[in-house]
Amino acid sequence: MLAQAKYRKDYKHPDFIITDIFLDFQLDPQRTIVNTKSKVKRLNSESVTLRLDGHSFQFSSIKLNQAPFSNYQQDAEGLLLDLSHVEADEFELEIETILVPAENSSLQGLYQSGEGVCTQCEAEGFRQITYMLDRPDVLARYTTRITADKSRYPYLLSNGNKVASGDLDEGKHWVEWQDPFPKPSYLFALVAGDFDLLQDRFITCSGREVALELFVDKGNLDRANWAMESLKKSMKWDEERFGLEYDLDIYMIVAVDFFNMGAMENKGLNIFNSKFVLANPQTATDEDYMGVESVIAHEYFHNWTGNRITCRDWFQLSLKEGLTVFRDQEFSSDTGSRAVNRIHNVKILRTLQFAEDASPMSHPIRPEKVIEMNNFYTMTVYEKGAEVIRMLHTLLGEEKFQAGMKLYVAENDGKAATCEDFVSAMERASGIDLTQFRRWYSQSGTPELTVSDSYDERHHIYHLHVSQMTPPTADQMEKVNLHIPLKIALYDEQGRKISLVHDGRSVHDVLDVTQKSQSFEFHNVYKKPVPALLCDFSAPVKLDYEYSIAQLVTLLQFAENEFVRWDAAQMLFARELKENLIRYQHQQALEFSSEILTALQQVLSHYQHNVALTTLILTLPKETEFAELFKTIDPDGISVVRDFMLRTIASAFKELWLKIYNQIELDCYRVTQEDIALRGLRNLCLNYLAFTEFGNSMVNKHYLYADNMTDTLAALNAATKADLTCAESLLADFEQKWQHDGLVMDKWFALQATRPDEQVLARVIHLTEHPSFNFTNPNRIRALVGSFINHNLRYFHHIDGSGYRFLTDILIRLNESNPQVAARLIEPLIRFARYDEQRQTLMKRALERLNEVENLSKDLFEKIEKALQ
Ligand code: B3K
Ligand code: ZN
Repeated sequence: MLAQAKYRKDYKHPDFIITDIFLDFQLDPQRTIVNTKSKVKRLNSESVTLRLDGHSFQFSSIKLNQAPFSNYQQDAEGLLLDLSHVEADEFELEIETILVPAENSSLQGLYQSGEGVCTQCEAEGFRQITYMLDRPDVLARYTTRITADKSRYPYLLSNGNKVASGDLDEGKHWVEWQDPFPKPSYLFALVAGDFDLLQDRFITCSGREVALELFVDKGNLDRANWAMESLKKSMKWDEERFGLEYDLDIYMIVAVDFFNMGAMENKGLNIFNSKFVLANPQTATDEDYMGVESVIAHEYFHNWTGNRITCRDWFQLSLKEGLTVFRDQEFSSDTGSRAVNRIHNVKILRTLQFAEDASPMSHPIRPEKVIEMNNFYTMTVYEKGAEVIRMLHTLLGEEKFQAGMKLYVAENDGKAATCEDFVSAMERASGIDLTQFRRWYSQSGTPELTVSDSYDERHHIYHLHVSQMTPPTADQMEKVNLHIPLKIALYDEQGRKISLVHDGRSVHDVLDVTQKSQSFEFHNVYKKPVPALLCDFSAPVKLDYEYSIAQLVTLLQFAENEFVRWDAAQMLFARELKENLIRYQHQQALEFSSEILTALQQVLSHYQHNVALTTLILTLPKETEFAELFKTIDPDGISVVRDFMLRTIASAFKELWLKIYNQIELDCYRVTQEDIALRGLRNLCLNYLAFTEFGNSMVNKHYLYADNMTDTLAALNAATKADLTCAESLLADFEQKWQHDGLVMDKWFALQATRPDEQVLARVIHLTEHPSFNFTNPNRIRALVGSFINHNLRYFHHIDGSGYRFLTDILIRLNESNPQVAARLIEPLIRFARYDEQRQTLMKRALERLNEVENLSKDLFEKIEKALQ
């Protein structure tokens, strides 16, 4: 197998570039002919060989300046042209390739999705269409002509503006598109199909009119409005907050059912997983609505941070992804609740990204070594990458940050840039030294901050002693000190904020932690304070401070900052879980601290002060969130203890749950912050009540009266998690109603896969034969298989190894058909080091079995190799 690693340090400027490219597609799912004419320019006059990337198609011919050319070598990865006899530094290459989109199950390059045909070229999919300098620092102007059967493919789309079209014999037609903005090949897109079209328009801040077109499968028009509204909202927000205006006359979004990830920001023609476009009250939950809005925003924001300014090489991926995630998070926070969004993102980071950093796949946000680029669209590059941008924002403040953005855009527009270009612009625009801060780009792992304090009662001085340490990671043994912004607040026992003062001068609430250990001194502190540390999660680190229960309760009840209150609850839950896990492991009776219960009850009874926050505080962390508290994970213990905590909270506040459930009334379904919060709390009540004697009748009724998917799903979730007698009939009813709709059925598959009972794996295996299930659709696989392996901690990690064997069988099956999806699914298996010896042995055995598979994909190979190293 060819599994050559690439290193960041080996970057070289291209010897040749392609400035203009004319693509002609004779489209047919069984046989598509692609004729490509490229204007090639030699930049390095010494260079006499040109290597083009390309594979997975039939190569039909190559011409140089219109004459047949045979001076090349072909291998599995591309073509090496010998140009020693070519004098000119500019010439035309004409290449013809033949593709079979209908048989392309990898969902990269050109492939068939349902009845249509579409592309996915990031990161290296364009090379599955034709031979190309398939690297992001080669920017070309694209003209694309598509010819296809008119009745089957009435819409033929590509990037840029439609410049010509016409009809042909035999029921065919053609359309030609021109994209005026030079772009790398990964942003190329083509779509052909028959769709329903939702049209709208947007007037930009400078008064230009942009046509907005949203293409969905026939019959889905009633699910397209929310996405369109989200698009307009995003366009407006980007003008207002970042001063960035859209540049083409048309913006198109196409929803497809077969897609490996969420969506793709192709210039002027975004292609989306239908999961992130389609939404109406009957089919989508509140969470789905928010997901659609933020992915639409994310892809739109890429037009500047990603497309106008792209990446020089793939090691710089976080340049566009971290920044664009930061931008979409800010969009959601500005247009919705900042605290709710922050909590949501921090949960993701602490669970998924921290776990990745502790895994064999650990890498800095700017990786140093890559075998398969698709393996690096990770939590680290995206989410930690966004945290790094957020820290910059915290250190610089909005004004200087925006000045930095302006400079970055001015200097790099139309170019392929690096992370260093970005940091350097921020540094120069702000005048703030970012030398040490830059280490966040090259150091992997989760830093740990240990904080202790001391109080000098006589002099009214309070000290915080902070030390930092980043444990070694799989990819990097030696670690250095980072520049960590530590946001704090001090509270008195009544929950009043104490101003931060040093030598009579007020001190900023963000402390600059830069050394191995440091102390910070605060004056005029008249009573020993309760410190709130790492407010708003000001840095992606783990915090260790020995809070007492009383201190946490103070923060939970009084802190002004909503994030601090939520975080205090998290710490209280973590403490309960840990203590009970020890009891469980020593076969002692479990108990729940009455002090904590009382504090939680206080919060719940005052829910009207802040409905959304109350819901978040009272939501018990998931098993997988709890798992991250431990170096070695005990799946059974965590599951049993969490279940105990759930039931305790359910019965302890039973009357209150019931009262609130009945108090909250929502007359009709609206997607507003207020209503989402109220529905969320009411459904949380139901979730707890499901574990009481009212469970069966209430859940049944809730399901029956639900007029929207959020409530329907809440009932199903409550029924299955509490294993109520109504569970089977409700699931059957839902299945009967929605079996024609894969997207909706995904919710049902996920519920089935996360049921907490011994039969769950047998059921999951059985469901792979379900008529709504389809092994070639990544959404279905993620819903059924992904939910089981990632969200059913106890049964995936069953000590008999059945979960691991099941996953291995699936991976063997997906290795050749869709290696990208396979490589995502293998993650829980490569993290064996986090489990006991018996499980480790079983997991390693599974990996070894995979390792023997013939034609192991680069995607899986890279991860297995790292794991077994
Ligand atoms: N840039 C794409 C992700 C491409 C993933 C390739 N395996 C979507 C996004 O981040 O917006
Ligand atoms: Zn992105």
